[in-house]
Amino acid sequence: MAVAADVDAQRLPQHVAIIMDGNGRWAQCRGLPRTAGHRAGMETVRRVVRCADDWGIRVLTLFAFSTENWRRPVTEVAYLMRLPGEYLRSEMDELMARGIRIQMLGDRVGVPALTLRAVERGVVQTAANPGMVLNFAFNYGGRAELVRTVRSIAKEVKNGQLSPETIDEQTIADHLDTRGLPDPDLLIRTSGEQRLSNYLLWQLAYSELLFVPKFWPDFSEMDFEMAMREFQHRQRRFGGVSVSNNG
Ligand code: V0D
Repeated sequence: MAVAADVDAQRLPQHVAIIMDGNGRWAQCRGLPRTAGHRAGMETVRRVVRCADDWGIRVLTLFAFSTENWRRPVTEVAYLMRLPGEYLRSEMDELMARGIRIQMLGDRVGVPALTLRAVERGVVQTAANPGMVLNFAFNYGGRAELVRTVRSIAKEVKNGQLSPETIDEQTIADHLDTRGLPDPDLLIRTSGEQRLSNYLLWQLAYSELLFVPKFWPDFSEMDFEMAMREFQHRQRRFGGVSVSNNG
Protein backbone atom coordinates (compact mmCIF):
# COMPACT_ATOMS: atom_id res chain seq x y z
CA MET A 1 0.00 0.00 0.00
CA ALA A 2 1.34 3.41 -0.95
CA VAL A 3 1.27 6.46 1.31
CA ALA A 4 -1.98 8.32 0.65
CA ALA A 5 -1.54 11.61 -1.21
CA ASP A 6 -3.09 13.74 1.53
CA VAL A 7 -0.78 12.42 4.24
CA ASP A 8 2.34 14.49 4.92
CA ALA A 9 5.28 12.12 4.61
CA GLN A 10 7.41 14.56 6.63
CA ARG A 11 5.19 14.20 9.67
CA LEU A 12 5.00 10.47 10.08
CA PRO A 13 6.15 8.72 13.25
CA GLN A 14 9.70 7.39 13.01
CA HIS A 15 9.03 4.71 15.58
CA VAL A 16 5.67 2.96 16.07
CA ALA A 17 5.19 0.59 19.02
CA ILE A 18 2.21 -1.76 19.21
CA ILE A 19 0.64 -3.80 22.02
CA MET A 20 -1.03 -6.59 20.04
CA ASP A 21 -3.86 -7.28 22.44
CA GLY A 22 -7.07 -9.31 22.04
CA ASN A 23 -5.93 -12.46 20.22
CA GLY A 24 -7.36 -14.87 22.80
CA ARG A 25 -10.63 -12.95 23.02
CA TRP A 26 -10.91 -12.79 19.21
CA ALA A 27 -10.79 -16.61 19.19
CA GLN A 28 -13.11 -17.11 22.15
CA CYS A 29 -15.73 -14.85 20.52
CA ARG A 30 -15.71 -17.29 17.59
CA GLY A 31 -15.78 -20.42 19.73
CA LEU A 32 -12.19 -21.22 18.72
CA PRO A 33 -9.26 -22.18 20.96
CA ARG A 34 -7.03 -19.27 22.06
CA THR A 35 -4.21 -20.67 19.93
CA ALA A 36 -6.30 -19.95 16.81
CA GLY A 37 -6.28 -16.32 17.90
CA HIS A 38 -2.50 -16.31 18.20
CA ARG A 39 -2.25 -17.78 14.69
CA ALA A 40 -4.59 -15.11 13.31
CA GLY A 41 -2.56 -12.53 15.24
CA MET A 42 0.57 -13.67 13.47
CA GLU A 43 -1.14 -13.09 10.11
CA THR A 44 -1.78 -9.52 11.26
CA VAL A 45 1.91 -9.19 12.16
CA ARG A 46 2.78 -10.19 8.58
CA ARG A 47 0.42 -7.55 7.14
CA VAL A 48 1.39 -4.76 9.53
CA VAL A 49 5.14 -5.28 9.03
CA ARG A 50 4.63 -4.90 5.27
CA CYS A 51 2.37 -1.92 5.78
CA ALA A 52 4.73 -0.11 8.19
CA ASP A 53 7.65 -0.69 5.82
CA ASP A 54 5.59 0.66 2.89
CA TRP A 55 4.83 3.77 4.93
CA GLY A 56 8.55 4.28 5.50
CA ILE A 57 8.41 3.76 9.26
CA ARG A 58 11.99 3.46 10.56
CA VAL A 59 11.32 1.34 13.67
CA LEU A 60 8.38 -0.97 14.43
CA THR A 61 8.24 -2.50 17.91
CA LEU A 62 5.76 -5.30 18.59
CA PHE A 63 4.89 -6.53 22.08
CA ALA A 64 4.82 -10.29 21.47
CA PHE A 65 5.19 -11.87 24.92
CA SER A 66 5.48 -10.27 28.34
CA THR A 67 7.19 -11.55 31.45
CA GLU A 68 3.66 -11.98 32.89
CA ASN A 69 2.52 -14.23 30.01
CA TRP A 70 4.35 -17.24 31.51
CA ARG A 71 1.37 -17.57 33.89
CA ARG A 72 -0.84 -18.75 31.02
CA PRO A 73 -1.64 -22.47 30.57
CA VAL A 74 1.50 -24.47 29.63
CA THR A 75 -0.08 -25.71 26.39
CA GLU A 76 -0.74 -22.13 25.29
CA VAL A 77 2.79 -21.04 26.20
CA ALA A 78 4.25 -24.03 24.32
CA TYR A 79 2.22 -23.03 21.26
CA LEU A 80 3.37 -19.41 21.46
CA MET A 81 7.02 -20.45 21.71
CA ARG A 82 6.83 -22.06 18.26
CA LEU A 83 5.58 -18.88 16.57
CA PRO A 84 8.88 -16.95 16.27
CA GLY A 85 10.51 -19.84 14.37
CA GLU A 86 7.46 -20.26 12.20
CA TYR A 87 7.21 -16.55 11.44
CA LEU A 88 10.87 -16.28 10.54
CA ARG A 89 10.78 -19.41 8.38
CA SER A 90 7.90 -18.09 6.30
CA GLU A 91 8.90 -14.40 6.20
CA MET A 92 12.71 -14.43 5.93
CA ASP A 93 12.80 -14.06 2.13
CA GLU A 94 10.55 -11.03 2.24
CA LEU A 95 12.34 -9.51 5.26
CA MET A 96 15.64 -9.80 3.37
CA ALA A 97 14.13 -8.41 0.14
CA ARG A 98 12.85 -5.41 2.07
CA GLY A 99 16.10 -5.02 4.01
CA ILE A 100 14.31 -5.30 7.36
CA ARG A 101 16.49 -5.81 10.46
CA ILE A 102 15.15 -7.89 13.36
CA GLN A 103 16.02 -7.16 16.97
CA MET A 104 14.80 -8.58 20.26
CA LEU A 105 13.90 -6.57 23.36
CA GLY A 106 13.62 -8.41 26.64
CA ASP A 107 15.38 -10.94 28.80
CA ARG A 108 16.98 -13.81 26.89
CA VAL A 109 17.34 -15.66 30.20
CA GLY A 110 14.28 -17.87 30.63
CA VAL A 111 13.37 -18.18 26.94
CA PRO A 112 13.28 -21.85 25.81
CA ALA A 113 16.50 -22.73 23.94
CA LEU A 114 14.79 -23.67 20.66
CA THR A 115 12.81 -20.43 20.57
CA LEU A 116 15.82 -18.31 21.46
CA ARG A 117 17.89 -20.03 18.76
CA ALA A 118 15.24 -19.23 16.14
CA VAL A 119 15.08 -15.57 17.17
CA GLU A 120 18.87 -15.20 17.41
CA ARG A 121 19.21 -16.71 13.95
CA GLY A 122 16.75 -14.14 12.63
CA VAL A 123 18.65 -11.33 14.35
CA VAL A 124 22.00 -12.51 12.93
CA GLN A 125 20.67 -13.13 9.39
CA THR A 126 19.21 -9.65 9.15
CA ALA A 127 21.88 -7.78 11.15
CA ALA A 128 23.39 -6.03 8.12
CA ASN A 129 20.06 -5.00 6.60
CA PRO A 130 19.76 -1.23 6.08
CA GLY A 131 15.99 -0.80 6.32
CA MET A 132 13.27 -0.75 8.97
CA VAL A 133 14.15 -2.13 12.40
CA LEU A 134 11.59 -4.72 13.51
CA ASN A 135 11.77 -5.13 17.29
CA PHE A 136 10.06 -8.04 18.96
CA ALA A 137 9.55 -7.40 22.67
CA PHE A 138 9.69 -10.93 23.96
CA ASN A 139 9.94 -12.07 27.59
CA TYR A 140 9.87 -8.32 28.07
CA GLY A 141 8.79 -6.21 31.04
CA GLY A 142 9.58 -2.52 31.41
CA ARG A 143 10.56 -2.71 35.07
CA ALA A 144 12.70 -5.80 34.46
CA GLU A 145 14.43 -3.90 31.64
CA LEU A 146 15.13 -1.01 34.03
CA VAL A 147 16.57 -3.46 36.59
CA ARG A 148 18.92 -4.92 33.95
CA THR A 149 19.84 -1.38 32.89
CA VAL A 150 20.65 -0.26 36.44
CA ARG A 151 22.73 -3.41 36.99
CA SER A 152 24.81 -2.87 33.87
CA ILE A 153 25.40 0.79 34.79
CA ALA A 154 26.34 -0.23 38.36
CA LYS A 155 28.83 -2.74 36.96
CA GLU A 156 30.52 -0.04 34.91
CA VAL A 157 30.70 2.22 37.95
CA LYS A 158 32.24 -0.60 39.96
CA ASN A 159 34.82 -1.27 37.20
CA GLY A 160 35.70 2.42 37.18
CA GLN A 161 34.47 2.84 33.57
CA LEU A 162 31.81 5.30 34.69
CA SER A 163 31.55 7.79 37.54
CA PRO A 164 28.20 8.38 39.31
CA GLU A 165 28.34 12.16 38.67
CA THR A 166 28.35 11.72 34.89
CA ILE A 167 25.25 9.49 34.80
CA ASP A 168 22.44 11.31 32.98
CA GLU A 169 19.34 10.44 30.93
CA GLN A 170 21.51 9.60 27.93
CA THR A 171 23.50 7.10 30.02
CA ILE A 172 20.30 5.31 30.91
CA ALA A 173 18.99 5.41 27.32
CA ASP A 174 22.33 3.95 26.17
CA HIS A 175 21.94 0.92 28.48
CA LEU A 176 18.32 0.03 27.66
CA ASP A 177 17.42 -2.79 25.25
CA THR A 178 16.44 -0.01 22.81
CA ARG A 179 19.89 1.64 22.85
CA GLY A 180 20.59 3.38 19.57
CA LEU A 181 16.91 3.62 18.58
CA PRO A 182 14.68 6.70 18.80
CA ASP A 183 11.86 6.60 21.39
CA PRO A 184 8.45 5.58 20.02
CA ASP A 185 6.53 8.57 18.62
CA LEU A 186 3.31 6.58 18.70
CA LEU A 187 2.03 3.68 20.80
CA ILE A 188 -0.96 1.74 19.48
CA ARG A 189 -2.82 -0.68 21.76
CA THR A 190 -5.60 -2.78 20.29
CA SER A 191 -8.56 -4.38 22.02
CA GLY A 192 -9.64 -1.30 23.96
CA GLU A 193 -7.57 -1.72 27.13
CA GLN A 194 -6.11 1.66 28.10
CA ARG A 195 -3.03 0.68 30.05
CA LEU A 196 0.73 0.48 29.42
CA SER A 197 1.00 -2.95 31.09
CA ASN A 198 4.69 -2.54 31.96
CA TYR A 199 5.61 -1.89 28.33
CA LEU A 200 8.58 0.39 27.44
CA LEU A 201 8.15 2.50 30.59
CA TRP A 202 11.16 4.74 29.99
CA GLN A 203 10.79 5.04 26.22
CA LEU A 204 7.09 6.00 26.16
CA ALA A 205 7.57 9.16 28.27
CA TYR A 206 6.56 11.55 25.43
CA SER A 207 4.76 9.21 23.02
CA GLU A 208 1.29 9.76 21.59
CA LEU A 209 -1.00 6.98 22.83
CA LEU A 210 -3.68 5.53 20.56
CA PHE A 211 -6.18 2.95 21.80
CA VAL A 212 -8.02 1.06 19.07
CA PRO A 213 -11.18 -0.84 20.09
CA LYS A 214 -10.52 -3.83 17.82
CA PHE A 215 -8.97 -7.21 18.51
CA TRP A 216 -5.46 -7.49 17.06
CA PRO A 217 -6.42 -10.13 14.42
CA ASP A 218 -8.96 -7.59 13.05
CA PHE A 219 -6.42 -4.73 12.82
CA SER A 220 -6.06 -3.87 9.13
CA GLU A 221 -3.96 -1.76 6.78
CA MET A 222 -6.78 0.79 6.94
CA ASP A 223 -6.48 0.94 10.74
CA PHE A 224 -2.76 1.57 10.33
CA GLU A 225 -3.49 4.39 7.90
CA MET A 226 -6.00 5.87 10.37
CA ALA A 227 -3.35 5.72 13.07
CA MET A 228 -0.96 7.67 10.81
CA ARG A 229 -3.66 10.30 10.17
CA GLU A 230 -4.48 10.58 13.86
CA PHE A 231 -0.80 11.05 14.63
CA GLN A 232 -0.54 13.88 12.08
CA HIS A 233 -3.65 15.49 13.49
CA ARG A 234 -2.18 15.58 16.96
CA GLN A 235 1.07 17.00 15.59
CA ARG A 236 -0.83 19.73 13.71
CA ARG A 237 -2.86 20.66 16.76
CA PHE A 238 0.14 20.93 19.03
CA GLY A 239 2.90 21.69 16.50
CA GLY A 240 4.99 24.66 17.51
CA VAL A 241 3.44 24.88 20.96
CA SER A 242 4.67 21.74 22.68
CA VAL A 243 7.88 19.77 22.35
CA SER A 244 8.28 17.58 19.27
CA ASN A 245 7.19 13.98 19.34
CA ASN A 246 10.72 12.85 20.01
CA GLY A 247 10.86 14.69 23.31
C1 V0D B 1 1.08 -14.27 19.35
C2 V0D B 1 0.07 -11.65 18.23
C3 V0D B 1 5.46 -13.12 15.80
C4 V0D B 1 0.56 -11.78 19.64
C5 V0D B 1 1.11 -11.96 17.20
C6 V0D B 1 6.31 -16.09 21.49
C7 V0D B 1 0.63 -13.17 20.23
C8 V0D B 1 1.44 -13.43 17.09
C9 V0D B 1 6.42 -13.44 16.76
C10 V0D B 1 7.88 -13.34 16.61
C11 V0D B 1 3.42 -14.03 18.52
C12 V0D B 1 8.70 -13.15 17.71
C13 V0D B 1 10.09 -13.04 17.57
C14 V0D B 1 10.63 -13.11 16.32
C15 V0D B 1 9.84 -13.28 15.21
C16 V0D B 1 8.47 -13.40 15.36
C17 V0D B 1 5.71 -13.82 17.89
C18 V0D B 1 5.23 -14.48 20.02
C19 V0D B 1 3.88 -14.41 19.77
C20 V0D B 1 5.66 -14.83 21.38
F1 V0D B 1 11.97 -12.97 16.18
N1 V0D B 1 4.24 -13.31 16.31
N2 V0D B 1 4.37 -13.74 17.57
N3 V0D B 1 6.14 -14.18 19.10
N4 V0D B 1 2.05 -13.95 18.29
